[in-house]
Amino acid sequence: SSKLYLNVSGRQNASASYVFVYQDKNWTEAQRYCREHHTDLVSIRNETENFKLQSLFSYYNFFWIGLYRTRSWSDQSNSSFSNWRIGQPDNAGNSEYCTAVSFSDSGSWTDENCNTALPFICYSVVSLISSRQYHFLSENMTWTEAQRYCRQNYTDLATIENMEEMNRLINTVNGSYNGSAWIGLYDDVNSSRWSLEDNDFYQEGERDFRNWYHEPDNSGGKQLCVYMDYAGNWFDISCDNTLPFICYDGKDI
Ligand SMILES: [Ca+2]
Ligand SMILES: [Ca+2]
Repeated sequence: SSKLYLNVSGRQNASASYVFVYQDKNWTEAQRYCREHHTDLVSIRNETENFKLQSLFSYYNFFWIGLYRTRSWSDQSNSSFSNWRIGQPDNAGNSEYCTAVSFSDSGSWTDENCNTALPFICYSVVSLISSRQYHFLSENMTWTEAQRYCRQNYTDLATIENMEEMNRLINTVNGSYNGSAWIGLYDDVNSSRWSLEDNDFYQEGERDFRNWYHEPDNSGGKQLCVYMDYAGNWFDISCDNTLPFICYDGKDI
């Protein structure tokens, strides 16, 4: 079996991928396959999604999508968008209850007999936030030592992207520790950046969040590392201080 994965921009906190499956299956088998291996048969809910699919898969002709009985979507999508070919749906022979798309014909839709064997498109949705884990380490280390420890045992020192994650992080720390901990932010006042640089971990704007408290001031030119206090406020201090720290684990993504 061969598959083609293509990433598309997803909803906030989620990433969706379309998966074109080059195996001829009837509609019900295709649905079962998508639900087993991905999320579901693909839905096309608006002009934008139709255009996106067309630009990704325009070189394939004729495949199943998740629409059946002309108005119900396999994944329960609530959409009235349609792109029927002229004269379709016609339920020819009273036996056409499933929908195929032909991108060689302007992406237009036709109703077909569900027992016809065709390739198909699934989609996968992965929630990024829920699969991210923070780990609080109560050992005291310098920022650089903490970074090395996190990179060896997890993914990296913690990146914090929004208040939701911030609160989750504070809840992780509360109960086990009531003080300060290194996070992955470092460098000078105007050039602060995250230890975790891998672009795959970030969506637009996610590395820009900051929660300074009357900081940063890089006092004395020696405060290039950042810790978070028990209330979630951030401060820059010298990297040579030793503090507990928070690692980030993205392995589940
Ligand atoms: Ca038809
Ligand atoms: Ca400072």
